[in-house]
Amino acid sequence: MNEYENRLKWFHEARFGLYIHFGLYSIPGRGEWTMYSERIPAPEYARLADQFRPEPGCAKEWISAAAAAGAKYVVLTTRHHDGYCLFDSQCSDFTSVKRGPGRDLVREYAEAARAAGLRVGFYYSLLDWRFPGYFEPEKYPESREALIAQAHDQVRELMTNYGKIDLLEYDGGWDSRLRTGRPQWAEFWRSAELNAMVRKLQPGILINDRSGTDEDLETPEQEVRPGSRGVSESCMCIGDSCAWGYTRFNPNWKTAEQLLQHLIQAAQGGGNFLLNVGPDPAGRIRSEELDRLAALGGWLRENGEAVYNAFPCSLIGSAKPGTVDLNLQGPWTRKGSCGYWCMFRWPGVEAVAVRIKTPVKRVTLLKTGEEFPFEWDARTQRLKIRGLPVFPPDALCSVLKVEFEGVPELGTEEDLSRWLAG
Ligand code: FHN
Repeated sequence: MNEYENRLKWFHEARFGLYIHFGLYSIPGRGEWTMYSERIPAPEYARLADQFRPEPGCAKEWISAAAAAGAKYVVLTTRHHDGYCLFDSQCSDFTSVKRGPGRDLVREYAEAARAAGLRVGFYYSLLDWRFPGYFEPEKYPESREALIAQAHDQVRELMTNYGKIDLLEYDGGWDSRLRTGRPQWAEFWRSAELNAMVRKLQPGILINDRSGTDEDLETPEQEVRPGSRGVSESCMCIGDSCAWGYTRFNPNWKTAEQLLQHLIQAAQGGGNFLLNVGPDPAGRIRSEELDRLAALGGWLRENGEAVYNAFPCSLIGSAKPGTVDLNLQGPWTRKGSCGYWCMFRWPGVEAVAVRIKTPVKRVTLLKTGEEFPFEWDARTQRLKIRGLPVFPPDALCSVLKVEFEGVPELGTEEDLSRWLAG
């Protein structure tokens, strides 16, 4: 393994993280963009800090929810676009230590995560709406430079004062009129210098690509897709995708099955799934989110082998675009020479997979180890599994573990009509 692969090892083993958007914006309960979307003047918005009173121990509740969900790491918003820091910063008075609860919530969170054996991720927004120099960098050069200095100084504080940090998720690198691209963001934030400092302070850290430089991870939002340049971490809300922070009335909650499909799809692409919750003003995670996290955790306790440290599988259902093959039951993930057929649509007593080039050794139901008879034909490259339960063994997704005599390969069909004659 090279140095990058070594840093990625825990990330691949984890596959699933919990994202937490928490801050002053939870008080109005209309999402984390409320200050900007409603053009609330900074002094008026800042007064929210005086009523911000997260319950003692809320960070431990977040970590308990993450562990119950089967997540292996957590990412907390240390500061979002509104400028309010959940950590003790020497370069800002707008923090949860100096104004409001009088607590370093980032420290509470990091300590609780480590105590539970979870990896620690920090989200940090480079932009800060309180700076005119963000919106009009040419008109307010002093404010612009103060904003950039704040970003470097606060990232240094986060990388220095809170122990080992496993993941740094930048956000808000874009310009206020969205007229430039990532190379210009990197120039504006002096990201090469910033990330060199981060890596010096935290040598094993993984950094996302949102400061404008590529770094270690791509971060698709509200969709799951493999990275085009490397490893991806797809992030998503449980409720409507319009807000990540607490929104009091949030319809259209995704089902546990939909969320599990996204998690498996991420693993299928060799990437991770970062699922978001937005705690309420007291720091409580709402029942609609907790229920779905618990359902995922129950499934992962029985079937996690199909997700944790699992990688892409070439078999149908995972086939690259450009083929017409559909996998009627569900996708495959892979670990070494084992394939995990994740069946969201249970076929009944028989399951058939085609274009199976690699000889099959054994077929079992992952969660119980129950073995099933099968026929595999090298000529037709067809696998037929028999004697399966009539009804799905698992309410969310039933996984058949198929052990092959090597890394499973997708068979080729020179003559697409060959199967017709049998
Ligand atoms: O503007 C933010 C948004 O509030 C949220 O933090 C998401 C989640 O990563 N990122 C940005 C939108 O792309």
